Amino acid sequence: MKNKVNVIIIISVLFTGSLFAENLLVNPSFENQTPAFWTGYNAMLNNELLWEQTEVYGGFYSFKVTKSGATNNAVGWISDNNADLYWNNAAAATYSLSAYVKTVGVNTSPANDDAKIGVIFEFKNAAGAELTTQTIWADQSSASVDWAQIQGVAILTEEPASVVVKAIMGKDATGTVYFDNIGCGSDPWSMGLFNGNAETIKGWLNWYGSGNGSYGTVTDNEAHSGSYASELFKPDTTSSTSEIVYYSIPQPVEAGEWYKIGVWVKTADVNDSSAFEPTYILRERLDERIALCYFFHTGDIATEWSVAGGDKFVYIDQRDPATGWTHYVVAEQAPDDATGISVRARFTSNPTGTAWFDNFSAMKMVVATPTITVSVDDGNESYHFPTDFELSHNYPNPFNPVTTIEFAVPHDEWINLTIYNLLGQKVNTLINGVHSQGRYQITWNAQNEFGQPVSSGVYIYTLITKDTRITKKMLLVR
Ligand SMILES: [Ca+2]
Ligand SMILES: [Ca+2]
Repeated sequence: MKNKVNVIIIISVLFTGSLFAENLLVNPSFENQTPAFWTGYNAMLNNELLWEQTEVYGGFYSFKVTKSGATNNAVGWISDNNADLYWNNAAAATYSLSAYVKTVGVNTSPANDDAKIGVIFEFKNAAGAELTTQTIWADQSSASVDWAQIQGVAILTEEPASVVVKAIMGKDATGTVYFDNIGCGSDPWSMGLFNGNAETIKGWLNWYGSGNGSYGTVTDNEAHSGSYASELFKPDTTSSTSEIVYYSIPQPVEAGEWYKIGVWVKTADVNDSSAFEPTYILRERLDERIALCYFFHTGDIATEWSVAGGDKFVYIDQRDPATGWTHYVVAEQAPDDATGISVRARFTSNPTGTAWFDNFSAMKMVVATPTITVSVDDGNESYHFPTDFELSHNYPNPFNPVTTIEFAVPHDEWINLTIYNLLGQKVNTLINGVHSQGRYQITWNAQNEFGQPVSSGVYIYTLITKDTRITKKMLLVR
């Protein structure tokens, strides 16, 4: 049992309510192919609005709007309110407004605003009253204009409570337009526009230094489930030391509860070493390694970005340059001040090659059986889940009258642990139910299922699952 080193934690995790615990993460398998922080604005037809991958100013995606004729309303994309989102705290200041726009076959010489294409920046106060609205218009002097930046300024004398951006075609505008790198930032900095570059998928954020061709994005090149996965890539050079991080938006957790965090990872052509084994939860930043990383957040997870306890890394298997889809799962107790959790696919500074991350999970673990205790025997708050069913020898043995049995469950499954006498008669059933992946400890007090003491002798105990049966003996000496 290779992983049973100094981090044996004996826990009970029975699901209550439903058979499977709820995954807290939004879009954990990247199959919802809509952009983060933006939604459709008055889109009437399927082909009016697309999250585009073929025409981009930068990165892999842009916001596309296409119309063959007049519509009832302006059509386009609208941002979430960015004023206080996460680390933003929009101040009274002068804001630089900008966007890159490319047009293909649009109407020219618009007679009025309804025939125009542009980006509208709306600033409102807490009462919903307009502070200022500024629009930057696309160049419609020709039907088709290649990528060009349009710019404007908004002067705020009052702190805005709402900053919303619309990238639209007026109701009478026609043709196709692409928007990318939409920006709205103040000097000094107090806010930025989330996903103005269209690069992140619903539920996620990303960051990468693209200088040497590195990237983190979502592709359909590989997937553990569905068609899409988060793909992180860095060329085979360490000349750039920038990180690649694809990270989830935080979701609420309950302080003091245990959470199970997991992801499936596949690698190709990555830097490898026989020393690069998969790890437990580490706080050290290892610059050559690829990791599942996560944070517990504190404070208001919608309007703050406060992370408790620093980075938590679970380094993946880099003993070979390519490793097939592998599940990495760990668990940790949320700190007393925890309010949220977020997860990350992460290249630290220097790993190279490609890694795909799919099916992230963050699930609450529910302790539901009082006969099984939760304990941490060495103060270490992390451990690895088992990969096989295991049934330990009881201890002490011989015993009188209490003995302890440990067992391990590699994945969420129904299990039964029953004690028999040497005649094969059932004496007591200790466990019968669905258990989550984990290590467990249960004690037997040498009583049958009616609470009566049993006599000295040899007893058999058997762990049964759908496909497994493990049997061991123990000796009661009264
Ligand atoms: Ca997927
Ligand atoms: Ca882009």
